This record gives sequence, structure tokens and C-alpha cells, in this order.
Amino acid sequence: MRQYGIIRGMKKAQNVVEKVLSAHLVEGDPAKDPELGIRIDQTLTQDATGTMAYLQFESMDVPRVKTDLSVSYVDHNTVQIGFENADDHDFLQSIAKKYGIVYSKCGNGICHQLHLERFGKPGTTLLGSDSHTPTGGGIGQIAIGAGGIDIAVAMAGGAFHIPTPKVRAIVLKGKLKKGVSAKDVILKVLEKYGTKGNVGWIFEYTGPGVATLDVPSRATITNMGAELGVTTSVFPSDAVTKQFLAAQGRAKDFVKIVADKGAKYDDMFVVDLAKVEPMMAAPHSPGNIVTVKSMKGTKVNQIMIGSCTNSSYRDIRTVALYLKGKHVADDVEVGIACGSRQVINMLAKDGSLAILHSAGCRMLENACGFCIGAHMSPRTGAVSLRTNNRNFEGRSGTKSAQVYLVSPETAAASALTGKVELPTKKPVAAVPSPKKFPIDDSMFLYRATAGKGVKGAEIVRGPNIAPVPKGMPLAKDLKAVAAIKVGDKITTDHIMPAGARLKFRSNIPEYAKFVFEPCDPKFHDKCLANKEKGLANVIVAGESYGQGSSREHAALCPMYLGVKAVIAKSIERIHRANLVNFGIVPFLFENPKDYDKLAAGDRLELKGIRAAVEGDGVLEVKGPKGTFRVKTALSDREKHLLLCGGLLASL
Ligand code: MIC
Ligand code: SF4
Repeated sequence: MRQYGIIRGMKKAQNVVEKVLSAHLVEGDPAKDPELGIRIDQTLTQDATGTMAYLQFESMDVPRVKTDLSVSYVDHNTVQIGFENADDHDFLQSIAKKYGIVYSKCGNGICHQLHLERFGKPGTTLLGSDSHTPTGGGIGQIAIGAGGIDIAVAMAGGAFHIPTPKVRAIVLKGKLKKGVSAKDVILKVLEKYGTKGNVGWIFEYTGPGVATLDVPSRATITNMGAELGVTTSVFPSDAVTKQFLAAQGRAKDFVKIVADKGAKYDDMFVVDLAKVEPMMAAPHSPGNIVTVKSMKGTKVNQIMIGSCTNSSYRDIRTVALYLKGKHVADDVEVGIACGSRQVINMLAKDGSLAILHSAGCRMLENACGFCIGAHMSPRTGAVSLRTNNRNFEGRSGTKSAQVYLVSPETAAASALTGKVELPTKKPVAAVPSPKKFPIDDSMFLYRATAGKGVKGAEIVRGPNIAPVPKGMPLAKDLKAVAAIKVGDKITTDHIMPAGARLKFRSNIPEYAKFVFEPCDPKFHDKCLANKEKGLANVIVAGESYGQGSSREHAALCPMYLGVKAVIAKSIERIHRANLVNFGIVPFLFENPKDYDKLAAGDRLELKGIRAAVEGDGVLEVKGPKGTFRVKTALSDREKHLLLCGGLLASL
């Protein structure tokens, strides 16, 4: 196997990213190719993206998974109003049994927290059908989020493709003040780099300050790196990692991976931990950063603590210490969702659960829940402080709500008064890293048959499980309609809403009814009417189109509605990959000003689109206000997929 560092002439001094990638490189030359293929050791799925991933895997006709480990988690759709969620769970369990996948039962916890606790290994690669998979970077794993079909390919033994990364060192020095925590650090990084323009980068945390952060804190930082739009974020695997793995009874999984002295980076940013202040992300973007100080005294209606960003024992125990012997303010509703059963068991043992109950908190299921708007939507116009990672408009389930993202410390301090408070005023003692975590793997099924599968196991398919649609080969020319025109920073929550609609994830014709529901509820009908007239649909968008989650439904459902191209000012990484996987051409305006010339409903002519995809990716589009040029930079692999009509159609 070729060595990543050697190609770059850095044989002697490699950074952490180069070390892990060099050991997994199977395609491409980092010195000249725009895209690299890497071998994937582990995969994870969650139920909301998993059903589609496994339906796609099933259609690949592979007898069992070929990874070292694949785990199927159930944590998103757990409310079970109606039969749909339960249908999905049964399907996922039966698939896991058949194909040699470990199945984490509903109620076990949130995928990223559980994977970090029980399975993640330093120096390995993890591909997950969830954008917060980089949580694994907290223990030195190159953990990447992708669309479900990419996970299916990885489970079938195929490589995963990433843009050849540029690596930015985030150099941590000093030590955090009391009351300031990892969430404030990642919000600081988001303040600097924002939520767009980071496509293709990997952020590697380094410097003397790294040793002052425990594994859950590191994982909070890499988790929310997803909001930067980077490929992933990673910490070294060091003595702190070793202690964490040993305390999880997994000492044998430890390998040391630290950057060599003199390792080079493409860029660097220094964060003096001692100078980090409590921060928050204001509505409606994780990149809209302000200080807690500047918002002090703002009345708060709801406080939600948990999600894969901040639901570790360290986080919830810290909240309990703030609330000990006190009560939350009368006008504020406080909900807490822990990350795993392990976390709950520890809180039960040390008295924290009783503290939180007595303080008037609502203890919720250890699942995604509020984070994805599955429940606990705040009241009209509410100010909601949340410890999760996304505050996109309407994601909480209440369009008029003002959601601020904060640390558990800020959330807890504010819960006591019902106003935004500085957690540094009366900070609590740091929670020491547990010497031994209580281990109970009883809700992970099929561990004994992992990688092997059970012969004769039957797949259970309730009525909510519909077949996956396949794309059609790309036509020579297209007559099209700009079915919608949207602005900047359109997230996958705009394109394919979750919350109440989430239960249709396994049923594309049904789910497709809600594409762009928050922007144009008639989008579905318009697209189908155009399709019937033999016209293709095109989405026109501004900067940073497709931010947010890895949900491939934001490409798959538009494909089903006859969308053949997106024309945007810029497109985010995971979403761009999903578009290609489903045969939708991801075009960019050659001149972004041409965006202004287009309106929804415009007739467009994409003459020679097939030849453009086959060739240099440049196409002249005819619109009502004249012609304009669009472009797309495609690898040979991507060209092939688009010409075939997507990955499934290419098999
Ligand atoms: C999210 O946080 O938006 C999700 C739900 O976890 C998504 C995945 C999905 O849409 O199912 C993600 O982040 O990838
Ligand atoms: Fe679940 Fe929220 Fe994390 Fe997504 S961001 S995996 S919905 S907890």
C-alpha cells in the first residue's frame, strides 16, 4: 500500500491525519489526485438513514458485511406514534441478524455516544450514515459522515472517496477556565471559520492544551466539527485516550497516534484555552456566534440538555452539580436526554438522577429526541437554549422559536434563573474521568454473529418499508424548469424536513411529498406535473447549498421527483456526494451573478448536458434572460455515476 506521507515527501514527519489515511489509502495519489479512495474498517448507521442504507445494501447481493465491524443503531425515530417507527426497527433488527451487523436496540442510547464508548478504535476508519460520525475523532479515529448508499458500498467492501484533504492544525494551548468547556471551544472555532467554505478540510487538534481535555470533551469538539462542513476532525490518541479505553474495559483497542515532531499542516489556528469565554450560537445557524456575556439576562422559556454533542456522563454530571439542592426557575421548562444507558446508570449510582429530578428537570429518553424536533418543541416565539449542535430555523419543530446553542454549564446556570447566565460566575468542580465505566452490552444484539450473519434469517418488512427507486441514465439534452429558487445556506432540514415527517424515511414516494415543505409546500406537485410533461426539474440555489445532515433523502427524494440538476453558487460536501450518488448533476454558476437572472418557474434548456458531464463539466444553459455558463468538477468515478443515473443504477 502506498504511504500517504511518503508521496507528499514527508516520510519522517506525519500528522495524525496522514498516519491514519496512509494506512487506509486504496485509490488515488494525494500529490496530484483531487479525490482519494480509502478502506473503511467500521460502519455505523442510525435508523433514520439506516433503513435506506440497508435496502441499498440488500440490492447489492452481498451475503454478509465485509467490514471489521458494522453497527446499526436505533436512536432517531423512537417515539412510535403509529406503526411506522416500529416497522423500521423490526426491519433493521432482521437485516442485522442476516448480514452480520451488530444491532443496538432502541433505548440503548445515541449512536455516536455509544460508538465512542464501546466500539470506536484509534487509528481506524469509521464511515457513518450520519453527519456527526466525526465524534469518533475524539479517540483518534478518522470518522466520516456520508450518505447511506456510501455506507452500503463500504459494508460490501468498497472504498469510500474523499476530496484529497487539506489539514488545518488547531493548536490548543493553556487550560480552560472553570465553567468554560469543550462546547465553547468548538463555538470559538465556528466563530473563526463559519459554516461554509471549509469543504475538503480536515481539522486536526494538536498542541499542549490537548492533554487537558478528556475524551468526552474532545468528542464534543469533533462532533460539532460537522457544522464547519469539514470532512472530519480528529484528536491524537494519547495517554488520555488510553485511560478512557481502559476504563471502558477496552485497553487492547488502544494504539498511540500522535503527530510526529515537525509534521506539516496546510494551515493552522491557535486557540488559547485560557482565553475562551462562554459562547453561544444565536438563531438560526451554528455559525452565528455571540458571547454568553452579550446575551446575559435574556429571558429563556426552554432549556434542553443532551444530544450526541453533550450527553456524556461528564456533561450531565456537571449539570447535576450546578442544580444540586436547587430548583429550576418556574417559567422555564428543562429537559435532559442522556447519551446512553451507561451514562444513566452512572448518574443513578452517584445520585445525580435524584438531583435532576428534584430540581424539576424532565428526564427524557436517551435518544436524539428533541435535537431533531421529534418532540419537546418549544412554545410559539420561545427562546430555547439547547446543548445540541444545530439551530436551523424550525428544526425544533417550532418555526418561530429562537434556538441558541450553548454548553451544558451555560444551560444549567441559566435553568436556575430562567435567564441567560454566565456559568463562570459560580462554577462547579470539574468532573474527574471515571476510573471504570459500568459495562452492560446487553442491548447490543448479534455480537456473536458479527461479520458472519445467521443463515436462513428472514428479513421482516412491514408496510412502511417501500422499495428504493433507481435513477435513469442521463439524457443527451434536457428541457427543464427551475422548479424552485432558494437563497444561501439552505440546509437539508429545508430540503427534506425531519421531525414529524421523519417516520416516512423508508417510504420514498410518501416522504417525497414533503421535499422543500418549509420553502414551497407545492414543490412536490409542481415537480410531478413537470415530469409528466416530459420536463426535467432543476433546483436553483445560492451559497452553501445542502448544509447540515448527511440525509441522502435530500437527494433521493428530489431524484424521485425528476430533479436532474442543481445549479448553485456553492454546494456542501456530503450533500454534493449524495447528489452524485443519485444522478443529480451538481452544477455551480461560472459567474455567481447569473443567479440573479433566474426565477422559479423559468424554462431552461440544458443542451448537451450528457456531453458536458462526460467532458470538462462546462455547460451553456439557455434561460429566459439569455444564456449563462455552469460548471462542475467531476472525477471519472463521479462522471460514471451521473451518466448511469446514480450509484444503484450503475451496479
Ligand atoms: C441530524 O442531526 O440532522 C441527523 C438526523 O442526525 C442527520 C441524519 C439524518 O438526517 O437522518 C445527520 O446529521 O446526518
Ligand atoms: Fe441525533 Fe441530534 Fe446527534 Fe443528529 S445531531 S445524531 S439528531 S443527537
